[in-house]
Amino acid sequence: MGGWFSSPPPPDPLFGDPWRTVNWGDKQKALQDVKDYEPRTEGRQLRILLHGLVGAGKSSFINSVQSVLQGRMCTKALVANTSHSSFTKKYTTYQFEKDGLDTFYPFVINDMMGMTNSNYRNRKVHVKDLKRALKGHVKDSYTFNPESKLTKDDPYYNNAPNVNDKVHVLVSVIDADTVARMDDKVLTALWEIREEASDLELPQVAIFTKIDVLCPEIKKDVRNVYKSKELKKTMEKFSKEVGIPMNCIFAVKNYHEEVKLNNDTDALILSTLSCIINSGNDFLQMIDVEE
Ligand SMILES: Nc1nc2c(ncn2[C@@H]2O[C@H](COP(=O)(O)OP(=O)(O)OP(=O)(O)O)[C@@H](O)[C@H]2O)c(=O)[nH]1
Ligand SMILES: [Mg+2]
Repeated sequence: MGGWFSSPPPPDPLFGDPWRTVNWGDKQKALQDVKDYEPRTEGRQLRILLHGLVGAGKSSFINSVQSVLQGRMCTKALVANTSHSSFTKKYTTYQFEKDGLDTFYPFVINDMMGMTNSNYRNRKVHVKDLKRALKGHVKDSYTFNPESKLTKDDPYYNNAPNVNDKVHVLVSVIDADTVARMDDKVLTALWEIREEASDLELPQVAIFTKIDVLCPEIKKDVRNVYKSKELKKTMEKFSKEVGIPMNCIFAVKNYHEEVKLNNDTDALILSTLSCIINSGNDFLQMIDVEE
């Protein structure tokens, strides 16, 4: 029987009350907070390094950040149209222009070659290169060689990195849709990377991309992100297996096929970016005191 006497639909078991909040309505305030960010010491530049598997969405995240900050769609970092082979090969520092020409935000994001799933040797080389990058030894435009690590006599090896050359926050970019079937070997490599960064006392954050692929409700409306039990379960699994605490794991939907910006997509990118900047800034202040 329909109409008056029908019972309400059963609740979606994969969907519930929000388990984390995002300030959806106030994108301008979030944008202003990023615009107002200044490192405490003059001349300092906060360096954020993205790493992760091939095709996880690292370069797309850089473009997404650029797009939100510029208020228009940008494609500064080249993005692959498939996720099969590593697309980004060079170590590249991205600066973000602020209010017109020649002024830049005091933070940069570094893009690097993605880690491959299949080859043990390549993964080892990747971890070694990453370690060198964290310490500021990799110069911009270095082309990664999956067969051998950057050596000390290479012209792209920076022998004397300064505070600005060092990485201040490490971001693991994770394709949310692949976590459920992530290879043990990859999880081990991610665990090793986390340990390396922890040895340097470096803050670490993970960002889950492609949440629209993982969860159709998020694809429908990005505001559903932190209501999705599927996403929460996926993050918890990853947190347990890689050792990154839940409160350091965030979700973003990158701009990947859109032609226009969306306020909610922007708000989620900005809230994630703010958390990354805050974590990195704590570390920057700490090493400045030690210098
Ligand atoms: N649906 C969806 N697709 C995405 C998202 N982020 C990235 N993509 C797509 O995923 C593919 C790989 O993205 P990239 O940004 O090139 O990934 P990457 O991590 O830089 O890859 P490498 O440079 O090869 O290491 C591209 O086709 C993107 O359009 C997202 O949030 N949602
Ligand atoms: Mg890339």
